[in-house]
Amino acid sequence: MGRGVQVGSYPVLYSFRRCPYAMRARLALAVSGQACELREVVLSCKPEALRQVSTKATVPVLIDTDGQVLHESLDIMLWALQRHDPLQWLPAQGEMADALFLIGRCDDEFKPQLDRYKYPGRFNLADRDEARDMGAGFIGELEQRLSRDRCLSGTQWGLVDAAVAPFVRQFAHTDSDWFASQPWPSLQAWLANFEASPLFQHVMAKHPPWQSGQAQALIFTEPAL
Ligand SMILES: N[C@@H](CCC(=O)N[C@@H](CS)C(=O)NCC(=O)O)C(=O)O
Repeated sequence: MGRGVQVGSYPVLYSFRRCPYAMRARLALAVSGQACELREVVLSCKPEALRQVSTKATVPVLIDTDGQVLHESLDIMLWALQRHDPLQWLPAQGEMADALFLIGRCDDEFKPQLDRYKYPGRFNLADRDEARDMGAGFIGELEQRLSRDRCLSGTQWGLVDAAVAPFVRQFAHTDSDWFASQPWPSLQAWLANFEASPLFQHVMAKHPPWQSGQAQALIFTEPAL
């Protein structure tokens, strides 16, 4: 158990509704049926309790009932799905390395371009087109995969889809008209299905910011995609 980590009856999830990393964690937790105390965080005013368990204090952070602290969204997804994976989101053993490789490319290559596209001013960029076009390279690859298989995880929605979709969604919403005009029919349909799904609606429910000592919302499983 981590020093000074308070544990309760349910794992605690520090989350921020619009954060794509937190979204992917909530998707896996919800589909695994894992009840958690959800603590909605305001990033500009992080709770002291979060800083105490995590020096980097990014979201999501999960604290298990035994005091184990997970600071990375992908670790939280794997933790939840390894406990219970009713829809078989986890890749088959021989496919795990490929799945993690694509998720890694999303995080390490695509996400930096997404940030530059969304916030060119923060990066002193004269315009956002170069970042958008670099991000579009990754999206084009996803389109090719999705034109062969219904989902990034194969025939069924799974770990890779849930890990990547929140980031593709942000990219799409940065300039919806431009995105809709691109030749990505399979990816556009895949994203629309995701956004319309009961599971996505469930994990996007609004919760007021958590304050120390306050009762927390519980998140539970929802119908499948
Ligand atoms: N590698 C981390 C990244 C998490 C992350 O960067 N989250 C953002 C919000 S989307 C954050 O907490 N940023 C810290 C801050 O804004 O202070 C993960 O996968 O969980």
